[in-house]
Amino acid sequence: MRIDVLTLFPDMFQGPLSESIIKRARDKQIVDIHFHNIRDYSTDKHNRVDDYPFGGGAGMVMQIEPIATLIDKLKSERPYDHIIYMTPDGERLAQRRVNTLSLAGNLMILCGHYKGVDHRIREHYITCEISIGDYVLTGGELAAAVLIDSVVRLIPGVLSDETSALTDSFQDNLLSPPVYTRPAEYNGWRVPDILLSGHQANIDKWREEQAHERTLKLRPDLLGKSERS
Ligand code: 6GU
Repeated sequence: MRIDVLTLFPDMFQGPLSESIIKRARDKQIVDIHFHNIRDYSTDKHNRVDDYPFGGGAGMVMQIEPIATLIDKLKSERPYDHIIYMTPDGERLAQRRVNTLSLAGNLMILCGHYKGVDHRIREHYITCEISIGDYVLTGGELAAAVLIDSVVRLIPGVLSDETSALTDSFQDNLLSPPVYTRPAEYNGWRVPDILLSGHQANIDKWREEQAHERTLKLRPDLLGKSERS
């Protein structure tokens, strides 16, 4: 998979996508992530990328020219399966969308700032608008990093058997059961006996029950979703 990220702040990605599993995926070239600084495509002599909104009001709007120039250039180089705009008024990200995006060959992700981008970008280029939750961030960069992390870990070869996505919370709209490791007792706090019993069928049954109980208690909204998926 190739991912092109369009941003005013490419440095914001250096930390989160350069460690652990995502770092390994990039080193193994399972995913190729490119960052493009929108400011480099400014046509203005002062390198401006934003301007006051028509009709007045607070805040600045990201101008159409630099973004359109950059998107046109990238689209002339390869076909994109999705051109995503990160915005708090987008579709709230959930595992279903992550699963679909993980099947793509080429993704483009545009990060918004200030009051957002000129709406014509959204009308004429964007195929998918994504939010990571009902709260406001200073820009789309952290949200894009979240999206990229969630998508890349599903590409075949990224996770090992031990970290397999098949047992993830949300993969079947259920929360994961509790997990424990050695020591079996700490401070008098004991690991549930069943997990030490060696009886795999009972352990599987217990885990399934725990998953259902925890989902019912903590995220009842998830139950019943599987039939709709
Ligand atoms: Cl994608 N962008 C911004 N600025 N804030 C957000 C968001 C995105 N998702 C949740 N909050």
